[in-house]
Amino acid sequence: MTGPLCAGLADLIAARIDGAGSGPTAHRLQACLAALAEPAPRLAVLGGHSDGVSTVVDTILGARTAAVGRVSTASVVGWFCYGESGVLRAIPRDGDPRAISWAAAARLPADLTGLGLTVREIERIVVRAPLDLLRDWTVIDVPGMRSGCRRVPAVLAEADAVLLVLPEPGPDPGPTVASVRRFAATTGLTAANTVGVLSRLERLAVADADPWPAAQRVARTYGDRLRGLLVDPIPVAGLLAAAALPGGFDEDHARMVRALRGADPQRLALALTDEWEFRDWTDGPVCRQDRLRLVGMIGVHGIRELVAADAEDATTFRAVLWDRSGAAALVARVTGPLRAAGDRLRCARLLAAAERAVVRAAGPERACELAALGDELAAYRNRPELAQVRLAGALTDLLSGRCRLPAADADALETLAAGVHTAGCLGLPADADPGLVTEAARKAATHWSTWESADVSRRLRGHVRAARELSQRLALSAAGPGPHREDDG
Ligand SMILES: Nc1nc2c(ncn2[C@@H]2O[C@H](COP(=O)(O)OP(=O)(O)O)[C@@H](O)[C@H]2O)c(=O)[nH]1
Ligand SMILES: [Mg+2]
Repeated sequence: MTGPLCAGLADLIAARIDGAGSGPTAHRLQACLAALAEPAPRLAVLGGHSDGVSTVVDTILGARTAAVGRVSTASVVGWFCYGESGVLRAIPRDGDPRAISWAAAARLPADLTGLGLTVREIERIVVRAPLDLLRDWTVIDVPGMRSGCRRVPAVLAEADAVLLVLPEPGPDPGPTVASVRRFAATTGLTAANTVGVLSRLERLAVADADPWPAAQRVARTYGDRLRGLLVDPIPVAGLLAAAALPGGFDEDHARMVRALRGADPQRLALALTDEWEFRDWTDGPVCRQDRLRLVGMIGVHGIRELVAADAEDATTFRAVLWDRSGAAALVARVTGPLRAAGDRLRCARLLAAAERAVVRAAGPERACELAALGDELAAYRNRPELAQVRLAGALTDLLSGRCRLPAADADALETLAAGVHTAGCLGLPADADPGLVTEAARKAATHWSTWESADVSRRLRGHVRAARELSQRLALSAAGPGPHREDDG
């Protein structure tokens, strides 16, 4: 559903669009209106090639539907939208869209020969499915970026929020952190619109140890070193999460796990030290073909978990897999705080797009109607309820070093920009005493107004002004009857 901030922006543009005539400016503004009217904001999922991006897409959709693994469809951008239609549409780079029938929520076809197009000719595929998450988000599965490739996927400019699947760091996380930072600086990703995901977490474990402590440690390292860019990255065992979904782990797999339990415990432990040992376990209780199927579905880490679990049939095994995958935390973030920010994030992106369209208008197109729209858009951006949106620009400037603040102030500004409820914006727990929250917000407002009157660049003054306005707004909402909601218009 379009939220109040997007609805207000759409009204503003619609009232002036006739003044844009019928040229490129009018087209750009029409595109803004179309995106503002879409049923849901857009969430792009991206990361490195084979880092498990499409598996994370499946995890949040709750359906094994994205193009996973080495299939040619995996190199095309996939858009998943809410709807009943069992049609897969391909939008070619040139020419008219083509469509083939597709069973809603089934796995995408491995190749697109049915469409008479090669993957190189296709700009995107669009599918509709009646999946609950798609009521909240249109999900974009962005093909993995090859390491060393510096080209930013163009589709990122069309996304309102991003799940960034983080690469596995080496023993020294420095170079990986630096590359993620560079990527964020080029693309304008900040903690305001980006959630980090650490998938394939069993790779982080030493030998057959429990990967979770290592995953939590790596997530903390990323969180600390990528301040401003990500807040508390979420670890997920993507393979286990996807196996827990319908069409994944089934009764046949359950039978194999039960058979493994009958093996000599020491021999079983040895066979489960790594994938190759398991594949080569010729005298085990499960035939080679079944071993390959089982390890392909849940990996040796998943097999270890299930052999030791208190479960017997496919349903209870799937519940164990979902539980151990950590996916619930990811889904909760996407459907909770990130969704609450959806209206604000979409409004921010399309406000910027509309402003660019007006600035680029030239000659006779630059009628007074458009100049008035430019002024109205600037005023809209300055509304106090969009102060948090303006702070995303502050994060970008701090990340790139264009603006500098003492570390404590930079931290406070990031917390303000990325917070999802009144207390959280001030670094306090959600259930903090309202009196305490009001006092913290007032103090913050006074602090930022001191910065505002200091001798700082115009750019930084704009940022601290947004911080002051947001703090004042938080003080009002903490003192008032209802909780602050980011999308409360
Ligand atoms: N072991 C393991 N394999 C995974 C995990 N997530 C995905 N994979 C596998 O890695 C391969 C690439 O996954 P995919 O999601 O297509 O990655 P993408 O290229 O980043 O979209 C596939 O064979 C997946 O089954 C995971 O958490 N653990
Ligand atoms: Mg993929």
